[in-house]
Amino acid sequence: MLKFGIEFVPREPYWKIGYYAIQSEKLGFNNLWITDHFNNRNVYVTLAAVAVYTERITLGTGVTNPYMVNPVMTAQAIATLNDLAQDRVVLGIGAGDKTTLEAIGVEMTRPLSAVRETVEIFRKLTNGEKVAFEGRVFKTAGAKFLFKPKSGIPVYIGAQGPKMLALAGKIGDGVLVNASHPKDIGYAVKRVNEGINEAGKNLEDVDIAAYASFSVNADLKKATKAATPVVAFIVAGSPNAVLERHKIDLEKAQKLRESLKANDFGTAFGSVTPEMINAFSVCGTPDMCIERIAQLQKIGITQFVVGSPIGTNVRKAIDLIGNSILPAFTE
Ligand code: F42
Repeated sequence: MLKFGIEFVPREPYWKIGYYAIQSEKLGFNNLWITDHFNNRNVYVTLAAVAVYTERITLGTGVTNPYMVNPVMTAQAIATLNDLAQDRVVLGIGAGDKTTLEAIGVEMTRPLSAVRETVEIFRKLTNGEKVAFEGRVFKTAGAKFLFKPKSGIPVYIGAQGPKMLALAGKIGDGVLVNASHPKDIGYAVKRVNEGINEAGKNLEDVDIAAYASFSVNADLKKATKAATPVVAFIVAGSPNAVLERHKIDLEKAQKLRESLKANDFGTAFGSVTPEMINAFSVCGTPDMCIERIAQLQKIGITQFVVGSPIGTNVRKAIDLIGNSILPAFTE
C-alpha cells in the first residue's frame, strides 16, 4: 500500500508545525519530514517538539546534510530523538542545498563520498560500535557513544543526480526524490533500482518516495496560485537539461531567473506557465491530484510526500488531503 508523508518547513514555529503534525497523524499520514536549512528554524528542535506532540507518525529530517553537521553529531541527534519518539525515527540525509551552503561559504566537496561515509558512520555509531574510520571526507578515531543508542534506524537518502540515485538504492533504506512529474520519477526509479540490483537487495527493501511540491484546492485557480511561487523557484534552480526534458521555453525560464534575482517577484511569478506547474508540482483539485499520484505509484513509488506549499491554507489543505485523497489509496 502506498504510504503518505508530509513535509514541513521550519520557517514556521514549532507549535504551528506541532499542530499540523497532530492533524496529519489523525488523518493517517505515515511519515513527517522536516526540512533543514540554516536560514530556517532548527530541524532537531522542531522534530523534538513534534515527537512530544505525536504518538504514531514516523519522524525524519527531510533532509540534513554532512557539511553543516558532522555525521557523528547527526547520529547523536537522531539517536536522542529516538528516545523521544521510540522506533519512529528515520534519518534523511542528502548532499545539501548548494545555494544555501554557498551563502555561508561551505563547500560541497565530494558529495557522493560525503553521503556514503555519513551513512556508514551513522550506522556504526548507532549500532553501538567504536568507530575508527578513515574516509575521503570524514575521519573518526575510535568514536563511541557513552549511551546505548537504538540500532537499525532506517536511512533515507535525498537524491536527484544519476549517481546519487543509484547510491541511494545501493545503501539506503529509502530514497527521497525531489520530483513531481512521471518523467522525472520514472528516471529516478530506474536509477534507484539499478543501485538496488547492484547491491543484491530486493526492490521492496527500499522505500522510494516522491518528495513533491504539492498544492490542492477544490478550486483549481486557487491551487495554482499557491503553487506558483514554489514552482518559480524550482524552475530558476533547475538545470536547462531538466527544463528541456519538460519542453519548457529556456528563454522564459531565463527571464524568470533574472526577475527573481532582481527581487521582482510580480514579474517572476507572472511568467510561470501551466507547463511549468505541470512539470514541477502536483497541483489541482483532489481528483486531479489522485490521478497524478496514482500514475507515480504505477511507476514504482512506495511513498508520496506532500511537500510545500500543500495548499492555500495549510490546515484546510491537510484536511482535504486526509479526507479526499488518502482514502483513494488506503481503502
Ligand atoms: N537540501 C537541503 O539543504 N535541505 C533540505 O531540507 C533538503 C530536502 C530535500 C528533500 C528531498 C530531496 O531529494 C532533496 C532535498 N535537498 C535538501 C537537496 C539535497 O540536499 C541535494 O542538494 C539534492 O538532492 C541534489 O543533490 P544530488 O542528489 O543531485 O547530488 C548532487 C550533489 C550531484 O551533483 N550528484 C551527481 C550525481 O550524478 O548524482 C554526482 C556528482 C559527483 O559525481 N560528484 C563527485 C563525488 O565524488 O561526489 C565529485 C565531483 C567534484 O568534483 O567534487
